[in-house]
Amino acid sequence: MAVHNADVAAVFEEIADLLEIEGANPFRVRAYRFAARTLRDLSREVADMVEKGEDLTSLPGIGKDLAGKIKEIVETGTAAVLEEYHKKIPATVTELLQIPGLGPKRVKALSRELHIHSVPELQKAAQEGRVRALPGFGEKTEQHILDALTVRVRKDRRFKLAVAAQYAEALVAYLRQSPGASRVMAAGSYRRGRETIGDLDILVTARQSGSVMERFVAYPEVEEVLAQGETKASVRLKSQLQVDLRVVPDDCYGAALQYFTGSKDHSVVLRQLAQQRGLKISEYGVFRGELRVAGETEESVYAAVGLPWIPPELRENRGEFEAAKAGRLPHLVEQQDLLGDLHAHTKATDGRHSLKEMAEAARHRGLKYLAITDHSRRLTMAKGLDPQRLLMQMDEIDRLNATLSGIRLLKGIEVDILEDGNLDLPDDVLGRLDLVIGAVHSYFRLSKAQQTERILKAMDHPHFSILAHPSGRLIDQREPYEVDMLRVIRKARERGCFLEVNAHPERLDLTDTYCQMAKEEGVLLAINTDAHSTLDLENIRFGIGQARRGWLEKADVVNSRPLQEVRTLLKRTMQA
Ligand code: DGT
Ligand code: CA
Ligand code: CA
Repeated sequence: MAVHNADVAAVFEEIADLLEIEGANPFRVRAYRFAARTLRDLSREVADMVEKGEDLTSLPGIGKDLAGKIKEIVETGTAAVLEEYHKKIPATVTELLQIPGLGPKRVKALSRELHIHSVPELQKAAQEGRVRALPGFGEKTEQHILDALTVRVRKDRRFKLAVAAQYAEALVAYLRQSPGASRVMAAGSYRRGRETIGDLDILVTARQSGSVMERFVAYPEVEEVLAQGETKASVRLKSQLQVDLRVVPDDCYGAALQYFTGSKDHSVVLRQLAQQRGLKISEYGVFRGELRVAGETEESVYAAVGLPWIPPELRENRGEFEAAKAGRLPHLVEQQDLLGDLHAHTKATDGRHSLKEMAEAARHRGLKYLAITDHSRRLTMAKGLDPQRLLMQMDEIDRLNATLSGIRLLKGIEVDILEDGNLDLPDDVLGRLDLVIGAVHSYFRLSKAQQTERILKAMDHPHFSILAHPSGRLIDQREPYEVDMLRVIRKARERGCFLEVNAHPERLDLTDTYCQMAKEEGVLLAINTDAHSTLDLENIRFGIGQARRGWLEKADVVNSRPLQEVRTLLKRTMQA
């Protein structure tokens, strides 16, 4: 069985969780989490490195001990330490830590006092009002727990795109080896680039389906074969990801790909358009009566109803048909359009790499500029910068810029928006920077009116360039705070400042429909990695995906502009 980076990371996270519940040394806990993050961010398979005998300690945060554990997990699928822990603490206890507001201390109390060891047990106890009685809990906390559990149930079983990508890419590569297979494509919501996917849909074209089917169900990561026929099969992988496979003849490729890419809402409209022309669309082609008139390529399917090809990210029935008919489909932004990144951290705060390492990694990826935007002092956990340390960093950036060629560092800050809408650093300090990113990291539960006023006030600040991760949501973990996004968007337009599309796979914030709204209102967006390490720069692909789902074109994206232009745009945001 192949072990993917996400699997090793999951084992490390679980060990960290259990250590935390045990009240172990926080440094040990942090080392495991750090390593888990390295693995999740790693762009190649660590199993591959193990197999090739490469030195794992070259990876950030991986020492000898953790390197040994990685090797063990790759080879056995688990770690002996974890199995030891499982003898002491039921595995389901760690699920409790996933619930917002429940840290190790509270989980320990729930386990000791109420013998709660799983999410269903917690839900029952909270519903019965038994949780509030525990010291340090109370009625409010109990209600938060219940709210959080409702969110969880609703989103159950969906996989974040970046996690699904690890499984999808490996499986697609495996299926490409099938004898007789000519094309292998991941379709469904995965191809449309949705932020989470329910299951993975894979299309294979082949003259004969038999050998593809055999190879598919023999995939070593398959836990259970749910259904298997001549041309269709469904399996559940050990990761619990479900995969649907369809095999069709080569000349049906376009029609089948269109069909399995969906979305359902999009395809319903497409079929209606076909009907109006006396045509029928199925996964085997476009037909007039018995006669097949199209289907080899997706272009031919859309052309049959008089439309240009529509990019998968737009196929949600959110205006793409009207735009296609009018010849106004957007020319969606692409990764190579980006010339810079306007949000990155260094080890001055909670990042892992130095200014120089970040600059070189950005240059290596073909970027022309990178904004250094470490946290401000309020975020003590992240060692946020006070004015003095920020000024020192600015000097350091000046000195470094003088020696660097091919890449320019911009001087910025990710400043906390305080509860009252003020910024966490004084104006005279902020005014010396190239850009100011404002971010909400606290008081997520204000009323919609208060939250909106708070953010608008921050944006009205004389120096305010970009609103970071504007909705504050974390996919599957934290709902967005309540805010009137249209007013925020209009404020950005009024102030000439920008909104961020944060590319971190857990954020992807702004979301697609708000990107579309911002674009319609004429606001520029910055697609940023929010990188906390050189590896994080790789996440830009997920930000691009989200931006494409939001209909953004190169011209809508501030960091697609050359440095001089960006400087001019940023300067305007810094002197209101
Ligand atoms: P997901 O898996 O929940 O993230 O979303 P999708 O869009 O991947 O949905 P899924 O896996 O149920 O189906 C994949 C595609 O296959 C879907 O986008 C359109 C097509 N499809 C599935 N079921 C039907 C159906 O009953 N009729 C038609 N016309 N198409 C279907
Ligand atoms: Ca699917
Ligand atoms: Ca499916």
